[in-house]
Amino acid sequence: MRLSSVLRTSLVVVSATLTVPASAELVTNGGFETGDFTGWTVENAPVGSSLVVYNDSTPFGSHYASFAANGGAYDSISQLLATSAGQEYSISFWVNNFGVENDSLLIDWEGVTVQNLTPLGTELESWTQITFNVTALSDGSLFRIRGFDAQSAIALDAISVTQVPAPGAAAVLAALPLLGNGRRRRRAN
Ligand SMILES: [Ca+2]
Repeated sequence: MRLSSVLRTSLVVVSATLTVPASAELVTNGGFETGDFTGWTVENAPVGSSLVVYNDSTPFGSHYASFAANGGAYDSISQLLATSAGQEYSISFWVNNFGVENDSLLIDWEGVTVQNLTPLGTELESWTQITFNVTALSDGSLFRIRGFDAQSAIALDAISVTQVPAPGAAAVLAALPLLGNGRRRRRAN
């Protein structure tokens, strides 16, 4: 009874503290709300390129990126992110695949394809979140998205890369035993 109450109190303290450090967004213009590819390096497919930012309402704003190259070659957008070697990062984005067949979406991290969606699973026709973690091997990581869709288009929005855990959270977790001891000692008095 007493232990559980101590535990509960500690958890409340921890959860309150964990919400404080905001996870800094490393991606510039990940929602394409500038109406263009500002912040991204664009490389067009040598044949059949079709890569645009559409001004259209999504759950995340009023613009999204559309990958629709139809020659079997990839259009690509990339950014060099301010990462630290050895740190883990969470990649998250939302995708809406219009039509299935002859489509491909690759996520490259530091020159390695870490997510290969070829073909892009099911015919989504609705916004679906894809999220996974990667580790930076260098200070500064090249984050690249490549896609084509000969049938229709792959829409992408709300692209995010954040550190895991958020800066500051590791320090809080390390201080956990101290918090617990302090609470117990006070209650004993
Ligand atoms: Ca958007």
